[in-house]
Amino acid sequence: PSTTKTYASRAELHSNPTAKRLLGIMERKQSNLCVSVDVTTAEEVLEVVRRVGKSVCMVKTHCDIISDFSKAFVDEITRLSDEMDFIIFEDRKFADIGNTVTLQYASGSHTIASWSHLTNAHPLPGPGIISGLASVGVPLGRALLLLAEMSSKDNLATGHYTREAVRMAREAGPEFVVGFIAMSRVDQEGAKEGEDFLVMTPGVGLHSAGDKMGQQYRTPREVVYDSGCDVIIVGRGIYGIKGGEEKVKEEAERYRKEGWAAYEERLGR
Ligand code: 5FU
Repeated sequence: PSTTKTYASRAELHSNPTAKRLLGIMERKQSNLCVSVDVTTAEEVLEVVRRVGKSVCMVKTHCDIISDFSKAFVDEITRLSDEMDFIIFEDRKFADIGNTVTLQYASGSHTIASWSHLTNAHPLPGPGIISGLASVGVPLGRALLLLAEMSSKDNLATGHYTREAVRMAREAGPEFVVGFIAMSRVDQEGAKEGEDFLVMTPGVGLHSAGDKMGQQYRTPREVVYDSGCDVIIVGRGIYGIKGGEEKVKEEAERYRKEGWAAYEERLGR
């Protein structure tokens, strides 16, 4: 199973260029940390990214919350991703029919496919959502995650729905769909020889059990060691820490170390 293999060795199992690059970065930077930068101006996003960039394998955005999103912002975050060696993940959560998501991915004011290496989609509309997004993303070397589970309290992505999400990913093949947003190792049941999925997990925090709107937190060790997930996604726990710029940087390092230690423990090192 994927949980007993190193990130480096798993890079070989992927044909998708974004998945390969991500696993390479994880090994190089000893980081399975993704910081979710949910702040609302371009300059604030870039400030957080400059601060945490060295500690992360990936930066997650919500481009539709940035009030002054622009081509200049895209150019700068792209430059930082090259310089500081991280993947850009736009957490768009596409959820419409194939034709519409194709337009939403390639066009509009955000042209997500032009700059985001990785994005995600709800499996709710059925496999057409994958073929639509793939028609835009594959020629650009992009990758997709399916939301098989969510972190929020009483969400509906459970049981049969989760299993169908995994089945849909297997049917689509590894060219574009490289993994899941999930809280656990959802790909364990019915795993095929030679397959490898990346499981990325939000709802990670060391200081709080949740928020007032249903978010639920677990520690990096619970996520990576106990549940066997691959990437920890941390938002407010890092960018929201009080105490100024240095503190954000320190906190990112702290999560990176905890996430990496849990991964090494999982490998039995
Ligand atoms: F798919 C999901 C999910 O199930 N839970 C999430 O929290 C995505 N997220 C995102 O991760 C959410 O939209 C935020 O951007 C981020 C978590 O932020 P937090 O500040 O660490 O709670």
